[in-house]
Amino acid sequence: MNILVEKPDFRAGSIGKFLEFFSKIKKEDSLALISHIDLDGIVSTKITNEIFHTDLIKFVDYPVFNLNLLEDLKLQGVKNLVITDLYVKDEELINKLNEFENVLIIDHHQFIRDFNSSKISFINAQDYCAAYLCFYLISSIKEIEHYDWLVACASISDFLFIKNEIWLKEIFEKYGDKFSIKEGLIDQNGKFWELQWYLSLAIIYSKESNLKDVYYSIGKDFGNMGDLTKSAKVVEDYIEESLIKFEEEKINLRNGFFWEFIPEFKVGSFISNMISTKYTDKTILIARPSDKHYIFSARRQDGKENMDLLLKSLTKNFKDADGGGHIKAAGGHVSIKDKEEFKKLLGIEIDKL
Ligand SMILES: [Mn+2]
Repeated sequence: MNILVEKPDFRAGSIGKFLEFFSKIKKEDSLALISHIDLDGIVSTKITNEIFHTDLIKFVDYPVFNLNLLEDLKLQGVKNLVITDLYVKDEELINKLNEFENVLIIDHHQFIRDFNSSKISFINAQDYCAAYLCFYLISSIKEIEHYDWLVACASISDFLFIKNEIWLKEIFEKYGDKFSIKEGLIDQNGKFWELQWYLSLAIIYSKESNLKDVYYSIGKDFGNMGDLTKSAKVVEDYIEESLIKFEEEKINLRNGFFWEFIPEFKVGSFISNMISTKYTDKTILIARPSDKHYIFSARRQDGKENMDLLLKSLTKNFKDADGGGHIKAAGGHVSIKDKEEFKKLLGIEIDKL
């Protein structure tokens, strides 16, 4: 029995733009897939690669999704690019993309403008995870029903399960789970909740260079994640300890909390989801330093503060900085040398909230 994949309302591009891209791809031309380091990114890649069959896969975070990355790929002779679950932040990057022969971008973040061109097929719909958009588009070419459970997992981990609720209900039932939302959140006792939880933790456990192991460990049959559960459990314990630390170290702000911590694993944005689920009426800002950047995530579950705008405004006057995302969840970074200045500004901004 086929479960109908409802058509998303596209804000940019269309299924026609996707088919046009696909028809232009020659098998002999090198094609690279670029996606985000999270479950939505990995699932999007699994699905798109059902039709592109490439081993040239890059999982990146925003600081690495830049001109250098694209230039490196060009030097390697890559002619075609498929980018999923990443927003293109500026005109410079758009210009660089236009230097490739064919580019497909499937994304669900806010975007600066519709940059579809003769070379770029840009497809955007919002309030769905990127994996769902990929699933809808690729389904028009190939039977990929075996990955429906992974798309459901990505919808949950990205907090985007309202617009495709009817579809999700059917997928949950198909695998003997029950889809239920309480106060805007998915019931955390079911099979799907547990699956996306362990998959996300396994991604966090992996260093950037090992992400392809995670990618290849995930199988086609329901719940098949190889032996990723082992590494996921290590991170699970670590998160538990960190949440206790948050309560001890959080800095009270008028409208929420700020917390800086140097995690052993990249659990920053993951922990902010858990904390913001606990404090739904608070703006939660969690920051961590890395080699070159000061990286932060912002969450606000009740939607009374726009996280996309907040991080855009906080980062706009810094060089080598970026910020944005969704109303309820956003991320960003400034250069590590601007850390103290950013924190100062954060103090000022937060007082104003
Ligand atoms: Mn996503």
